[in-house]
Formats: sequence, structure tokens, C-alpha cells
Amino acid sequence: MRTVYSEDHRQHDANMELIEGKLVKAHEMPRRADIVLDRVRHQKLGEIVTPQRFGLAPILRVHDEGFVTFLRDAWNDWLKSGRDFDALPHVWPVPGLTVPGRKRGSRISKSIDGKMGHYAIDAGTPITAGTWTAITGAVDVAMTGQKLVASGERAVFALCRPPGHHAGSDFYGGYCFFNNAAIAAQAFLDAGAKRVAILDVDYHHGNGTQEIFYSRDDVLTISLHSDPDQEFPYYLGYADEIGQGAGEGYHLNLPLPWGTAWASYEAALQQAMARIRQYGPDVLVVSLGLDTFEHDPISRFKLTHDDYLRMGEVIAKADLPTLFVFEGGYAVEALGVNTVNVLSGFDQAA
Ligand code: OKP
Ligand code: ZN
Repeated sequence: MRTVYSEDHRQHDANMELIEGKLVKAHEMPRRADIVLDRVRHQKLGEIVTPQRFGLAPILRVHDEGFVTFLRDAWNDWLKSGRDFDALPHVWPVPGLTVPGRKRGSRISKSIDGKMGHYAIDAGTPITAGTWTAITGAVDVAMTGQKLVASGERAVFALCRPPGHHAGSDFYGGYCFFNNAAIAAQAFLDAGAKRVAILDVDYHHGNGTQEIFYSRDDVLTISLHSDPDQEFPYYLGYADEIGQGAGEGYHLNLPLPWGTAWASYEAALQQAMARIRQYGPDVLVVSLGLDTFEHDPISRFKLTHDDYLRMGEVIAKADLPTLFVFEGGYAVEALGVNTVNVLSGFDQAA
């Protein structure tokens, strides 16, 4: 299959992230994409394609305009406030810090710190000088992949960085800013697809993707992830979240415990594939996170190199046009092998 890749990702290069009470070197780093691209070349997975530019239109189909403007201006606002290190929020408008009953967003502080607290879900997602270039570039990568699949390619790999699945209609966090997979899914609908399925195999719940489509039945979202009673993002990803209104029954969460290895992972994946077959989508978008790997430094599942070949084979059995969108995975030196194993497992079974 072909891979879409842009150098723009390199512009998002955070110094530090806040994790477990410490400021440490950011796990979500440019080398992640470099090592995957090297492996794509080494294994001759297929041609590497440079993205077209799409501008803000596809982003605004999914994300709130105020949120997009905030991200565009955040680094300059941060500089203007006299700071120069990575921009991180540290205070949040939890219900007790707002007037009782006041709607989210009815008052957003003009200060950059207030705005970050409003739009961020965590303190672990730095904004840097090049973040805007990288996140708009990642959307271009996903959208170029979407166009290729919409015009008949069996499968395409969008090598997006930074990832997207924690980003919702008006919030960022979990290393994510724009939801690359959700933007691509919406673009498939806008191009005439009737139903799109999004399968999220990242170790973390795809909370942003779920939020964006939660009241809709034209996008089926399925996420396999570490149990939110144990793991980030903690507040969403429980099995009883099934959608609301028209979306009821079109959102499936399969939380799994720490220590999950392939046997029980595969059982959950087969359950996801059965739901996808029943839904009958025109196209499949896979949020491809590789942080389920046994040696991932921030995660606690136990998948092995070979399990990723099997994962690709299982996904190929859906027999659908498929767009793979890169998400997490932080065992950086193993990330190329694991990612390309999924893609070549898929290709061999397709
Ligand atoms: C992004 B993606 C856990 C801290 C977690 C955020 C993780 C974001 C993962 N102790 N910090 O889903 O791979
Ligand atoms: Zn993840």
C-alpha cells in the first residue's frame, strides 16, 4: 500500500511533557515518524506520496472555529505573555471554578493560560513554535490518504504526526490537536459515503473521535483500549458509553485490563470486526496506535512484533477500502517494525 508522508511533522518537537508528576522528555517526538518511514522504505511497503494542501475547510467540518483559532494563535499569545518554553496549561474551569450552571465557553478568559485551561484536557500536551504547521500538515496527510482511498485504492497509510484521536470538536490533549481520523471520516461522508466505521486500536481510548460522532449513526466508532479505571484518559471509554440520540448503539467501547496479551486482545478485535460487518460501512478508517506493544514505555498491554502481523490480517478480512491513520506508540525503536507489520499483514491478506 502507499504511504502519505510530509516533513511538516518535524515542526512539532516538544522539549518536555508532564507525566507522573515529572517533567520528562516528550514521548511524542519526531523520531517516531522517521523510524516508521524508514521501515516503510526498507520493507518496500509501497510508494511514498507527498500530501496536497487542503487548508482549513476539512478541519472546520469537525472542529469548532474558536478552537481552531485558539490553536492558530496559541504560540504567539504564549510568546506575547513573556514565555518561551513549551506552552502547557495548569488551571482548569472545573464546575466549581465557574458560575453554577454556566455553559462551557460562555466566558473564556482572554489570557493564554485561561484559554489553554479552557481548550486542553490535560497538562501533558505541549504547544510549541511549530505545532500549527505540524498539525495542519498532519491533516493534509490524512486528507490526501482519504482522497486516494475515495478514488479506489484498496488501502492507504496516512503517516500522521502528531496523533489525533484524543482531540474532540473543541478540545486538545493526550498529544493530540486535530483529530486526523475523524476529519478523514467526515471527508468520506462529504464525498458520498453513506456510512464510515472507525476502528481505534491505540492503547488509549479514542475519546475525541467518540465525542465528535457520539450523537450520529453515520459514523460507527469502535475503540479497544486500556480500561479507563486504570488508564488515561480516565473519564471516558467505559463499555456503557454506546452513543446518544441517533447515535445510540453506534459507538462501541471494548476496555481491556492492564496485562492484556494477544489471545484476549484478538477476541475483542473479532468482536469489533463482527460489529463492523453488521454495520456495513462503505469504508474503514483505522486509528493505528502501536502503544499496545509489550515494551511500550507508557502502556501496559503485551502485544508482540508478530501479533501486529495477525492484527493486519484480521482487519483485512473486513474486505473494505481502508485508510490507516497513525496514532500513538512510544517504544520508538520498535515502532517501525510494529507499524509496518500491521500494514504488511493487511496487504498479504487483502
Ligand atoms: C496518546 B495516544 C499516563 C499519562 C498519559 C497521555 C498519554 C497520551 C497518549 N500515566 N499521558 O493515545 O497514544
Ligand atoms: Zn495511545
